[in-house]
Amino acid sequence: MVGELSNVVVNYFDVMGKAEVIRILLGYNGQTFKDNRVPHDDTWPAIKEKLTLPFGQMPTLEFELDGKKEILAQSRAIELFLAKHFGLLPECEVGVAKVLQYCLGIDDLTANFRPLLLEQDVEKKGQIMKVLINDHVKPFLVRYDAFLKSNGTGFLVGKKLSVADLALYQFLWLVINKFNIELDVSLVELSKFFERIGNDEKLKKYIESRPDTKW
Ligand SMILES: N[C@@H](CCC(=O)N[C@@H](CS)C(=O)NCC(=O)O)C(=O)O
Repeated sequence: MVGELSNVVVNYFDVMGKAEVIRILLGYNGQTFKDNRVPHDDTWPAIKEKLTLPFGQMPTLEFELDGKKEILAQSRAIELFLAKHFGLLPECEVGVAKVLQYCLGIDDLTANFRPLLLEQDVEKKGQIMKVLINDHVKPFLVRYDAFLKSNGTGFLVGKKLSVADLALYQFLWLVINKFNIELDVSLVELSKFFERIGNDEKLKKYIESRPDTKW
């Protein structure tokens, strides 16, 4: 760990969404932070004016590093910074690229959840869910099961935990707990991964203590 991190603030809505891996990285590493959960209602435009949002969106991470004030946007960039700071990135450059590859793969998949979240009609939601599971979630799970198998260490990259594993764990946690999608028994590596990473004491402590939100 290089530099002292202080006065950390995570700005995001009151959901897990694109901020949760950031919160996990902070919670997992025992970093105190202000979890600024902004209402997503008609007060949001006024709040948006007051916050410093380099890309006009959240999450953002405000912090001081050795006393120097910084603000970062773009969830995966924030995660990379925190992962590097807390030693949750591989040493080699190919390893770092692979970590990003797996995180961006999760983003590609989660983009497909948008129509489901926007749809209000229960029947249409059901139809969207079926397509989402068959065309997107299932192939994704098979692919990530194979990635784990081919790396052969129980982690996505190298021989130790990285932010890619935390991102995959959070994604699996969401689909299982909030979208009621079960992991098929044939997904042996993913199932073992979910069980083992979820039993990490530091992660478990954070997951058990976090606010329960709709997703
Ligand atoms: N690529 C950005 C996307 C951020 C994003 O889409 N943020 C949404 C919430 S998930 C937002 O701030 N929406 C409110 C708005 O645009 O006014 C990231 O990964 O951080």
